[in-house]
Amino acid sequence: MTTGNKTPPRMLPAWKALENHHRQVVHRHLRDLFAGDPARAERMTVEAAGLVLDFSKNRATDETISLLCELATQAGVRERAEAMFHGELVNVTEGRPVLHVALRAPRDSLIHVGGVNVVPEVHAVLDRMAEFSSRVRSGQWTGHTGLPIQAAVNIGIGGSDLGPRMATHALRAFADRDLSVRFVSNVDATAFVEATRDLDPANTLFVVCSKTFTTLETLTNARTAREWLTAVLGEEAVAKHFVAVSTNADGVREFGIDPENMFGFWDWVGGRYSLASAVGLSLMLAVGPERFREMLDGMHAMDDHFRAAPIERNLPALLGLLGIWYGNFFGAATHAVLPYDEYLGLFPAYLQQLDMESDGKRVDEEGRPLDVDSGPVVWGQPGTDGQHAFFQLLHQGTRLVPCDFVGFLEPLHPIGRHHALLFANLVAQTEALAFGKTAEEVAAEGIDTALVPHRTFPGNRPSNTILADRLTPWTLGALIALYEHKVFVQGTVWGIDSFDQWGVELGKTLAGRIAPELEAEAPPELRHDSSTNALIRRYRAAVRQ
Ligand code: G6Q
Repeated sequence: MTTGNKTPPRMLPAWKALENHHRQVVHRHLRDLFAGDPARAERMTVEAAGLVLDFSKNRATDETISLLCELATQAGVRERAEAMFHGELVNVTEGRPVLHVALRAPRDSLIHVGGVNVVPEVHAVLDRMAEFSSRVRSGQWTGHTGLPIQAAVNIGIGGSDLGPRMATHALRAFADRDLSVRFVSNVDATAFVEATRDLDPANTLFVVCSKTFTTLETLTNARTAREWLTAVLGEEAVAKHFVAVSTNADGVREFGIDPENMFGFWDWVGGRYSLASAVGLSLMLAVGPERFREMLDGMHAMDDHFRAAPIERNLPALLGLLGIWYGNFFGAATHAVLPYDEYLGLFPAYLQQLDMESDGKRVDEEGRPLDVDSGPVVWGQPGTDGQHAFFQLLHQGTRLVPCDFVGFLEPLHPIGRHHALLFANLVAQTEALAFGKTAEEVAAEGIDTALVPHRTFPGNRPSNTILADRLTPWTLGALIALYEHKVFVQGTVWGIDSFDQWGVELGKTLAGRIAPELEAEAPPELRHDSSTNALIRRYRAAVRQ
């Protein structure tokens, strides 16, 4: 049951060639790679879908890039991408196609699943979402007492939260400020209480967003929301204050939401790949249907680029392959994503799920243990804040942390020198990481000899720079799709299923067992290990005091 690379990556000739090549180039410094090669930056810059990728500040020669591209070819990246775009069962452990690309395909595209073209269904849902959001935004859709909606609260978690939450934050400059869009995900009641503290049930709309409509956190929060609302407005108010986004019409009906007020999607949309589906409804409420479509167009432009561009000029492929170069050949365990834009504050957290849930796997598609490392720990925070916090380790720590710097040429708020200073910092960091400052340079400044080692920057620390003109719905869409396909490329080389997430199941099952033990009146018979038993007893003792 495999769609990708059947040969374990280490057995591929290109992998072996890269191991040899790594031994030859590991000590080469970016200072030397740039010296005497004035065309390096130009050669190693690619543009697509409104994004520019400068990958020249990587510890890679032209030969490295060509060996990495050869690896992608030998691993069948092209073929597997085509399989994905054609609706084949790329998600092998769940026996499903993987078609988030269909969610942003133009109206006249043909993408078949089981002989049926899914594009018309996709657009039918998008049209319903557009109609509904326009009615809410214009005040035509009113609450139970006739008041226009002023707050929309998305209740969802994981893939049903992170995408719309991140994008609503990212596109706030394009949002209707009369409508407050909020997000509740955590089962910790604090999340619900804080999100609704200043809201009036009479003008609040809940969007209950759950693919399965069985998720504990979401259903618990949705029940609390219903009680919060009906305590003031009565049961009959639910119809005008709750809509659902789900694939499970029965679950939605059972909860008490009219399936008329449900926006559907399909099992071939993975949670963390679902922003372009009805899961994006709260984003559409915030920015309106037109901006939402612009985001889909940006995603689609990147999809087209990924599918058509040669690997050596293919942005997602290059990012993915360079990640493999550091993770598998230099032993880098983490990857930092550093957006130089306040609006992209949630982008690293979004990518954490996208990347770590997709490629955080220990066996290949066939179930064989991997003998190479898979996905890295992804982390990050907007610059320039991070510079005053963890960048110390990036510059002078003992670990190699490859970084992606994401920035924009034009500001959304042109005030004074702010943007020039922001952009100067982005560029300066990539320069400092790559080239550092030698002990000789430090000594030449007359620094006390004892301090020279402390003030030396070794450099040779790799980064990609990803730029767009402005942060718009289009560029955000292109950026999201860039990372989606990057993750795909890496998963294909490692031969894993990037579209399942069995690793989240065990904890869920155990929590389902432990909750009744915490809540039981009589002391339950505990059969866990001594630590788990003691923690449960401590909780029971505290709540029963
Ligand atoms: C994402 C995962 C996971 C999922 C949540 C919410 O790819 O599958 O994060 O999105 O567990 O699931 P529901 O949408 O079914 O509530």
